[in-house]
Amino acid sequence: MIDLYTDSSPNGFKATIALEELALPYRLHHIDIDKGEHRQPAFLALNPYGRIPAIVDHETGVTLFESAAILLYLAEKSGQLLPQATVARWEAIKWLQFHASSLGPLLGQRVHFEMFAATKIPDAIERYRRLTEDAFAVLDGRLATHEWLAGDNYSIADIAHFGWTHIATICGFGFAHHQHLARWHDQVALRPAVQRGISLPAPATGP
Ligand SMILES: N[C@@H](CCC(=O)N[C@@H](CS)C(=O)NCC(=O)O)C(=O)O
Repeated sequence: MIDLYTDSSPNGFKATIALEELALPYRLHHIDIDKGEHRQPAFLALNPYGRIPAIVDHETGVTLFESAAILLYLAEKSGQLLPQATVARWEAIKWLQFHASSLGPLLGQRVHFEMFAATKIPDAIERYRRLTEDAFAVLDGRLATHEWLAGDNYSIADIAHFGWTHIATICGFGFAHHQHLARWHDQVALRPAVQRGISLPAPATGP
């Protein structure tokens, strides 16, 4: 049995979507960020950095934080959502890493500076808008010639990106100039497991 500690957020949705896709048995623990539960000692024992999601797999004794590591772990445990063939497998890992080190953090900054920052800083707003639009263009190029990020098969690379593109659409960023990214986003959104995943522990609300 896996314990998942999470909240309704882009990084949290990656874990709930993957667990729903894989139909692995898990217990959901809502860590309410608004109430500061991610800063309490019980959660800091799982992730000293105080960020959701985190998992504990009692079957293997593995405790993990960082959503990309969790996705890789679940894919390896189940033998699904990560292609076996060498080229496709490394495509999936490459795009997963692109998400973890580029699109995810950049969208996090864009959401902050555009939607939440108490002081509006035009330079920061412009910088993160440009950097995320550049990343959208890269994804659009990939998806112009491939159905999924890893190639022919839906994988953890798609789940990772969708966690954040879902929030981007809620924030009104949209993909009007990126038709292939928009096609992919709609296709992922139609998956029943994705619909369940983005409603756990509750659907995200706009800023
Ligand atoms: N790189 C981490 C980022 C995790 C993260 O920033 N989670 C956010 C929610 S999406 C969080 O816990 N925020 C609480 C805070 O910043 O205090 C991952 O991919 O898991």
